[in-house]
Amino acid sequence: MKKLLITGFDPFDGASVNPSFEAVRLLPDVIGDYALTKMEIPTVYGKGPQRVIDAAKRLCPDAVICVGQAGGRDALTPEVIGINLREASIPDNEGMLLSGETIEKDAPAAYFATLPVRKMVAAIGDAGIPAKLSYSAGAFVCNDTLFSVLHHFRNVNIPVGFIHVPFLPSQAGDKHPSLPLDTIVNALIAAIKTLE
Ligand code: PCA
Repeated sequence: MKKLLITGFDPFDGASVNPSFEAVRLLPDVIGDYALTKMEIPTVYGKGPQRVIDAAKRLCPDAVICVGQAGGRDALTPEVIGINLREASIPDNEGMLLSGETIEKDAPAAYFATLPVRKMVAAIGDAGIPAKLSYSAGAFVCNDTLFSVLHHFRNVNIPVGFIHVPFLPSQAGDKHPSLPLDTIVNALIAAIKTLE
């Protein structure tokens, strides 16, 4: 059986819940050919990605998917690219407010995710759940994680990437789009089934 390392984040920016880990924790332990190892990681620059990399060193996974919340989005959004930049208008969970900082000095400006992102969008759509590609994971901790994990695996031939998920109805109020937790879980299952 193959191994999938899948992570979600802890709540950030004063929230009490983060749908990314709430959904990841509800995933079945086996999907298709993959046995899942699930992990909650901190919304902290550097530390979030380091937890993923440390776990990957122990587990030697065949695929890595990090999941994060993108409040305001109305669909599941597999991310196409991670950029070598830390910049956000809110602090991380250790109070770091960063602007214009490079993540890795001797690294390219960006890496493309190696997950089958287009197949994932199609599969989630086939399950009747909204999905589209995203060409920006922002420059906060989700992008930090995507970029750093892609950098770590730059010479390793396994699928690695990131999926952003919308708010839950309880977070969204009337102002923002949202998806129920079980819908997000089913979308992630459809995405994971595209892994070969
Ligand atoms: N979303 C944030 C960080 C943690 C999360 O779930 C982001 O999009 O960067």
